[in-house]
Amino acid sequence: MQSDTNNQVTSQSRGAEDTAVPAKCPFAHGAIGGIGEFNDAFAARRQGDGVLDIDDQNDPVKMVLGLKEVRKAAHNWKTFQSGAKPGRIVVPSEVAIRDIRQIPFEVDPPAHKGFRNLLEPWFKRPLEAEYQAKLTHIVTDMLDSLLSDGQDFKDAVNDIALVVQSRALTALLNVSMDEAATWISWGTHVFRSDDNPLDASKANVLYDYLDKQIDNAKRSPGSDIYSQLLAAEVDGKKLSDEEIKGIMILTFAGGRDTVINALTNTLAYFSENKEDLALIRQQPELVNNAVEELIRYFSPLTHMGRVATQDGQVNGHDVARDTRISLCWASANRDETVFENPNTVDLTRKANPHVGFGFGIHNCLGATHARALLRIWVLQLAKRVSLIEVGEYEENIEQWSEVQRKVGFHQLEVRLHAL
Ligand code: EMZ
Repeated sequence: MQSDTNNQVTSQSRGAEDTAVPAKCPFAHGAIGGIGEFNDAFAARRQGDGVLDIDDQNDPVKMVLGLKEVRKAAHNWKTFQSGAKPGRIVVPSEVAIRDIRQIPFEVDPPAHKGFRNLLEPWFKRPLEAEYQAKLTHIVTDMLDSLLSDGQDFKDAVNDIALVVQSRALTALLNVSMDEAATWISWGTHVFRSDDNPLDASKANVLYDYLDKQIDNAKRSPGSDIYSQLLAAEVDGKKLSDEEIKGIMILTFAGGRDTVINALTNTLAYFSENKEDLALIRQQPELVNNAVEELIRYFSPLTHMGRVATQDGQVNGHDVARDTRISLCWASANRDETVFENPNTVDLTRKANPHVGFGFGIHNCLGATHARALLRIWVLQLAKRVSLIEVGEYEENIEQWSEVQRKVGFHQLEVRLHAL
């Protein structure tokens, strides 16, 4: 199903051959800013009435834009539920292409807690030294190969970020690194293809793959996540195959384009701000602050929806029962009433109550993994790279009603120079 408003991707790019800038695109090249600049797309609406109404496949969404209001609505899970029809809290809605509930993010309390408690220890493994050593190996391996390639430009999205994200996922799932090759072949999104933002046939590739992995783990249990989930109980009950699939779909889908955007955008940012890369080189202890600030600035996931279980209000606006709102992390992260100079990247920023990983009981389960990977990514770039040169690129620009937001890139050619 095609939506005519939401998330329809337009692009901006440069390069002699390029004809990808749609004629109706109101931006001249560069109007959104530099390569490493990410616009505060929702500023006018946030400073206005604090919401943005958008259509999405005839199921409208009221986007909540201010940080305080976003947190308040996220906190109020009784009124603004996640456990609606599977796919409905995602914007654009995925109800047309899936009926498997993703767990735990499409489950409300009290059932939510049991799943979260089960998954929490596994998803906190990235805190362990051995896990981080794996990630460091993956990152240094990639950087070594890029730096030894000398003159070649590489696409940061498909040749670098997708590869690093997929290899890193083998650590989270505790499966062989060889599996990454299969996932890389799926491209940057499991539900979207180049010409279709909701691609059911693509989703089936993931579903079939997961059926196979679950069957394999039943036949020969190991130390992988599938075997762990097959052996586990939630509230005294074994998980069904469907539940395991729901957990795994979220693991594959939720941390995919988001992590890819974060890795790619970091390269884009440092290509224009090499003094910030030098700052991390001189003061590596800043890396945690730096990663939080980059996440705040990039906000790799624009927003996540909720469905009203009863009539309610957001920011003084009525929300009718069974209609949708969304919590716009990207806008909240630029809220000028909370962040000083919100559009400036300050890697030394201390108080940083961003919501880049969501907020409340559904905060990102994969955040520990994403943070560990990004810290290593930033540290190793600072350690090894003096300069990031950019070639041709095509920005990934989301369209939300009249608002255009740069979330990442479809393509970003880079050439890394060794220190
Ligand atoms: C869903 C979502 C989760 C959705 C935290 O985000 O990510 C999207 O990319 C997927 O399409 O199904 O997993």
